[in-house]
Amino acid sequence: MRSNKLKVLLAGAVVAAASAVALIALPASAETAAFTVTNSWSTGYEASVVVKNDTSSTISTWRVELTLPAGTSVVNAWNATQASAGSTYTFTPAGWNATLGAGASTEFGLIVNGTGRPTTCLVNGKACGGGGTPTSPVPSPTRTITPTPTPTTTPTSAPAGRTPVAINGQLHVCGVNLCNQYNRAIQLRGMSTHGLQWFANCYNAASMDALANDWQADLLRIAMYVQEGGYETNPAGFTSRVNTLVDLAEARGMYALIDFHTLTPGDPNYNLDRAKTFFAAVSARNAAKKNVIYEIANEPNGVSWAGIKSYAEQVIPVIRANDPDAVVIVGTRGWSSLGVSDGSSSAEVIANPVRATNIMYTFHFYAASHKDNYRAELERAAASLPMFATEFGTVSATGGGAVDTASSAAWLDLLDRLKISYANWTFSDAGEGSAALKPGTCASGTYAGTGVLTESGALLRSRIRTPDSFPTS
Ligand code: IDC
Repeated sequence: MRSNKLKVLLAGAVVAAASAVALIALPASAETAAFTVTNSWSTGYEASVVVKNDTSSTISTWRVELTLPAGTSVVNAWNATQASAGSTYTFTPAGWNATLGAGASTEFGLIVNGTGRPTTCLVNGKACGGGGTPTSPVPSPTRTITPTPTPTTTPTSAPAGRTPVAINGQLHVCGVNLCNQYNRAIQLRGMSTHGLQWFANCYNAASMDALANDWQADLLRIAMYVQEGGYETNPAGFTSRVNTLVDLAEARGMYALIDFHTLTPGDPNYNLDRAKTFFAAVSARNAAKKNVIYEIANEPNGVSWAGIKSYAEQVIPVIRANDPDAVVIVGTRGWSSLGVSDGSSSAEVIANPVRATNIMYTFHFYAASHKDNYRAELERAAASLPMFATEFGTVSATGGGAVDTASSAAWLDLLDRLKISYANWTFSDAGEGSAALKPGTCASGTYAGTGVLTESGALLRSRIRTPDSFPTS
């Protein structure tokens, strides 16, 4: 039915366009594109472009071309397909927003690295203002801060029913807990990817099906390394990979934890500008989704709590400008050990918390390396700080070695008792003890069941598969 209707509309548009050309002299173009800067920071900005069909008939597609000055480039776009040639960036429909009825409009967004505004804007080959010369400069932006988030339409939508996201909806922090739409404390249990730059072949529809259905996981942590061949080498490519994984998780009703995986160097401020660019892009693109949680710095190390707090207080507003209700998780000192691995403790965080609401703090552990004193510190901290174990291993902190079964059980029991959400390192087939899948699994393409699991994978699958107890009222 839907496609028949569309065909009729398109046929009508062709007839109308043909008769218009034959009978009356319309202006050369009556589509317009309004370019507006919606958020900006020292090294870049976010913009919105509203494409409007000001003709009296339906148009079946559109094309916007922006030319940027030297030193300025587009990092990422959403709700449009982006291509570039030299300094000119071309945006065409994302797929679902090609057809515009008479008077209708669609909006797409982009993140720009550099501060230069477009020198030329064309829509369907003509000036964006409508009817003018093809080289008119873009008018100055009319606003500089985001008034409302860009609503994001994506082709995937969460299935109805009893998935974790369907039951719990948009999460928020209440007291020291992560809470669901009924304002009740919940615990999410899931897995972390390995570095996307190394294990791209492990994350696809089949592996996500196994995680959601066979493992019954609530959560996918998307570990996007910034260095070591990660984000810094290809910001647009990694941003897009993260977004694809958010969609794969959403389509299966799982939460997606977007991890800006800083590790070396350990001071997150080294990546402050990259973090702002990245989080502006992913928060704008995913603002309307209920399944996204943001983890802004994996493991700060060699940096004071004051330094981490300052970073957090600069990155959180970038996210909140687009996605005001999302939970944000802040890394802690000493590889997210709450300072313990640096000889400090959670006291420094409790005395000087990040000035933001709806946030949690990160705690990481590796069961064979971190034992009773770390468990005691987590329990102490969790009495006054909302904590999230965004990464842990059953093995040593190198990511390798043998599974420490007793310590892993003690940790998981503690997390369950305190309702602390967790993601295990890693849902990958890396040749190291922390990997859940046997080497070669990802190349084989079959992920479900126990035959593909390592000792660590079998342990985690058996814990994660036990029924969730999400309150529904
Ligand atoms: C490790 C990986 C290993 C990789 C290394 C590179 O397991 O394959 O070579 O990173 O940096 C962390 C980090 C996480 C580490 C993990 C194990 O967040 O990136 O992964 N770990 O060492 N903190 C404590 C341990």
